[in-house]
Amino acid sequence: MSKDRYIEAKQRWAEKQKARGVTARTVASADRLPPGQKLTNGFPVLDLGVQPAIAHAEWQLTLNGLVAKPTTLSWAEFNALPQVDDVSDFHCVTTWSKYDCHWRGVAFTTLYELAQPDPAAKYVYFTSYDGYSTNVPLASCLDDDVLIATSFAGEPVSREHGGPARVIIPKLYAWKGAKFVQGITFLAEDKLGFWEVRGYSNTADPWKEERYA
Ligand SMILES: Nc1nc2c(c(=O)[nH]1)N[C@H]1C(S)=C(S)[C@@H](COP(=O)(O)O)O[C@H]1N2
Ligand SMILES: [Mo]
Repeated sequence: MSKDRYIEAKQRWAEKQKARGVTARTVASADRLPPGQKLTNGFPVLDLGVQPAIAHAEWQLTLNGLVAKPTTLSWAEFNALPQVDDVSDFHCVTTWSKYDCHWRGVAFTTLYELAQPDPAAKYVYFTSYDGYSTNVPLASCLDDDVLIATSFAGEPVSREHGGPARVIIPKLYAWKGAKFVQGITFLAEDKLGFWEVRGYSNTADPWKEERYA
């Protein structure tokens, strides 16, 4: 499928999801709901129209780029790393937010310590099994609420929500969190990801409504 078709498919999908499951309840709590967002109790699915099926036996996570220790983790190796729980709110740029998402997985900082990035590494580029990519400044990834989640609400992250493992970066719009994550590359220079090259904001702060560049 061409890139344009991917985008069209994703946009149609988003419209369909919005029409179906999103309760458009605007909440007074300006403290919690970022500007322009509506609370949903459902959990819409947004993707490129592809939900790759990755068997645990085939799953790998690669850490590379400007690192002292390039590392490829198997599913067993990944799950043997220390596990953390985090409850956070989820803000999608298509204006829905979901509160109290309970994620469990490996903290980004654990992977950072494993791979030992060079001090020159300032950016992170995430790649996924569906061809998706996204980029985030390294500093934003080192917050303790950033994780590579394998569990949601006590269950394995479902395929539609990006399993086996997906990235969660609560302080940024959700497109900065790669579902079906496959690779984490540490870079000296920023490199725009899938939506970032298509006009989405590079900084993606929901509190500043940084939706489109
Ligand atoms: N690999 C991959 N990751 C992705 C996406 C995608 O299409 N592919 N979509 C992003 C977008 S735009 C959002 S809002 C969230 C949606 O996550 P959800 O489908 O679990 O709600 O995943 C993000 N991560
Ligand atoms: Mo999104």
